[in-house]
Amino acid sequence: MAGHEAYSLVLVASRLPVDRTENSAGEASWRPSPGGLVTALEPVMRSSGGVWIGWSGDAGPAPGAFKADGLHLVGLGLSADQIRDYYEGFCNATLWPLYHDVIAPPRFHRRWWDSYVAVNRRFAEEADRQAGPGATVWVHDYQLQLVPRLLRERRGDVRIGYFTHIPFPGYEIFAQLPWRRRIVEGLLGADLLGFQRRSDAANFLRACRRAAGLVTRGATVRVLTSGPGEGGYRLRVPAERAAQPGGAAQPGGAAQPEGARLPAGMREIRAAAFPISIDSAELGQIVQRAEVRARAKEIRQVLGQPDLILLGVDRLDYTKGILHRLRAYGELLSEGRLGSRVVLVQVASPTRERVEAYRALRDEVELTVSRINGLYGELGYPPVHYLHQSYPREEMAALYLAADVMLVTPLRDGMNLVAKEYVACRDDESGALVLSEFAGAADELSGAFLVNPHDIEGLKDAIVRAATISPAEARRRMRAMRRRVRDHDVAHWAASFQDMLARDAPNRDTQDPEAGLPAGIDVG
Ligand code: GDG
Repeated sequence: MAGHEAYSLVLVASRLPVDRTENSAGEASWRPSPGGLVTALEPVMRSSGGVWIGWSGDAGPAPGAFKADGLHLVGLGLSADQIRDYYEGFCNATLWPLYHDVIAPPRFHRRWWDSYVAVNRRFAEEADRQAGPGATVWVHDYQLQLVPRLLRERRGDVRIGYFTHIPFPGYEIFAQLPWRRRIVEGLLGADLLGFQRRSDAANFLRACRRAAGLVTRGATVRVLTSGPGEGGYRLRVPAERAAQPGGAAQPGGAAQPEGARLPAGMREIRAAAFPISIDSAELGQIVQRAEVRARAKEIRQVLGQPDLILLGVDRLDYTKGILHRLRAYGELLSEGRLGSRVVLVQVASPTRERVEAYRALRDEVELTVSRINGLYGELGYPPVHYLHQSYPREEMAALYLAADVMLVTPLRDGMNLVAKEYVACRDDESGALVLSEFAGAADELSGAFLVNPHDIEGLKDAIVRAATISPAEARRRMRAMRRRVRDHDVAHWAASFQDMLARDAPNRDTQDPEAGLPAGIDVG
């Protein structure tokens, strides 16, 4: 072990939770960066005093260890080549589209893969350096799927958890990846693998069987290790069980009843669903503030006191279904089904602007918005207010308060925190949520109007129903959703994951036959 620091909790994520900014005098400072992962994890890190390892977000030199906003941070650097090949290439143009059901065609390049391996190794080395003896290391997301194994090879003493924020695809899609087996083996260095939905965990277990020829039992999978030795644990996924193309794995000697003593040299890994959430209490406090409520009123006024305000809030990403939403809205306007005093506010935050598919999407969205405004607008009344900007949290909360109907229509989404944020803000139990069944949030938010966003007629009908709901029905639906979001907030998510990671520890003491195997978070 080459540990130089001794943190007991090490969080490893692709990005730091802060962005570097420079003022006009060229002085640098760090400010919190928006985004799903940061929103979810910042409260966890703040309360635990751990260290957060991540990339600083630009091609500059590595910032190293520093403190910002009360958080211990270690910033790693990426070279311009790594940004191109690892980040924009393998992460954003291979894995992202592949894991979101190939909505855009994934691109496979060996040079990108090599860069992915090198960057993952760099993150694993840093995690090794920061982790104290017996530390918990919590790795996040698809950019770092090899880190669990690379770290495990260095350290037998640490507990490794991995959580993926995006979907894990069905095997027929995952199988396209030329390096599918390496990814599965990379993840299996962890003790606990967390996914958003049960179906994601099931897809991963299937990939273990099909891509690596492993035997799974319930939610667990076992692998052989040779450790602990000089270089820590070394994984040995039995080569003789490697899947043949199209062939199912043969059952082998690895299977044992759950909870039984693990044979020497064997590790057990568990895959379970831990649906992520938001800090609902904090958001509840923000919307109590007089200035936020006043701003919500002002927003309605600025929009011309329409009868109906629809809202979309997304990163400008092709997974979010913005074009499907616009098409449905445009048709509803043309058919006059929403009345004449309706407005759609679409916040589309800038994201991944150097990736070609995102530039093309932006062009198409902006063309579509212009068409709708050109066709159905009047002087002083554009039916779509399109905002390609990022806003402070208070402004977002005021928008959620002002909106009568929230449109969350992704074609595929790990969870979608926006849906939960809208619910958390509606403290008078009014408002309605139109939610894609392809978002993880659909498993929990039973009071939403669930839609298949590919079905434009169905989407239109759901929007009309949500817009014309009676106050009593709105209350009934919203109350159920608010209860769920309040009781299952981000603290609950983090605690459930960390508890299971700490408790579910047959790998740490293989002599304990009583080692419990608790279930994951109850979904829905
Ligand atoms: C990934 C998964 C999963 C957006 N614009 C602004 C802003 N935001 C905030 C929202 C929300 C977050 O960003 C976006 O979260 P999502 O869940 O919608 O999506 P991803 O960024 O794709 O995140 C996703 C998530 O990870 C967590 O696991 O749910 O499925 O894809 O919190 O409010 N916040 C501010 N200004 C903006 O302009 N302040």
